[in-house]
Amino acid sequence: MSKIQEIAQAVQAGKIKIVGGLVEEALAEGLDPVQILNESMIGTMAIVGNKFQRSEIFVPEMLIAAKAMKKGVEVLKPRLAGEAGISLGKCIIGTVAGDMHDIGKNLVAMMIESTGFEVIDLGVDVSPDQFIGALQSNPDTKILALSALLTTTMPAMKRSIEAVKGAGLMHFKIIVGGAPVTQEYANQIGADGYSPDAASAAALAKQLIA
Ligand code: B1M
Repeated sequence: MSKIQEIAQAVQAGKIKIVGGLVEEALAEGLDPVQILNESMIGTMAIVGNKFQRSEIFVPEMLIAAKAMKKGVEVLKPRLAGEAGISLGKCIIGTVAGDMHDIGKNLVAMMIESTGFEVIDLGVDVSPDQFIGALQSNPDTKILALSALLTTTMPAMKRSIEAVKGAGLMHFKIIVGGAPVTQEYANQIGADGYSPDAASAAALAKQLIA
């Protein structure tokens, strides 16, 4: 079995204690960190999600697989992010109200940081008022980044945008993303940009402030 397959199996089985070590071994073997992330982790979470949908596994198994993936990402982080050494300004990021998913949001935060932004991560289940508070405390913010993983929390993304604009806060660009979010939805809710993954979110953030 290849190291990629070993990591994928360990993530899927939620083997939190061994994932970090396997990722270190894969890196020592010279495997590309992006390949490890995409093939043994992101792809595996899609499999986990499909199993959940078919009721082959339940929330606890999904949660433990997510925790195992986080352990692997911790090891990969220094190899993925690098040191930007420049400051493009502040980016406030959060997963919108009602939504507890943070793996994708954390990857987006990591990539945006590595592009050269100072990232203020508000975490998960962030209310419109919390976004407003953070934007008021950081008037020099250049990018507001919103993540949503549930179709049921996409409206919270819309409410967040309406709320910040309603509060007269317009000095930044808004980007959105997450599995159910589309370019069409981003246009509908008045976001300045949408991207399907973490790497393109970072490129988009940089492009929007150029
Ligand atoms: Co949840 N969950 N979950 N879950 N979960 C999904 C999203 C689901 C698709 C599973 C399924 O049914 N197939 C489904 C949503 C269905 C829908 O709405 N259409 C679902 C459900 C139903 C639920 C619960 C309701 C289950 C329940 O309780 N009955 C519940 C909701 C809790 C809540 O939030 N209120 C729930 C709970 C959980 C756990 C807590 C157990 C756990 C999350 C743990 C955590 O995040 N700390 C979990 C997990 C792990 C998943 C799956 C399996 C994996 C998500 C993940 O981390 N993927 C997921 C299935 C799936 O996605 N296929 C599922 C890996 C990650 C790297 O990808 O987050 O998509 P992703 O991020 C990508 C892109 O989307 C994009 O870039 C990232 C990296 O490239 N991106 C952005 C993300 N944010 C972006 C922002 C941007 C740009 C790009 O700009 C700002």
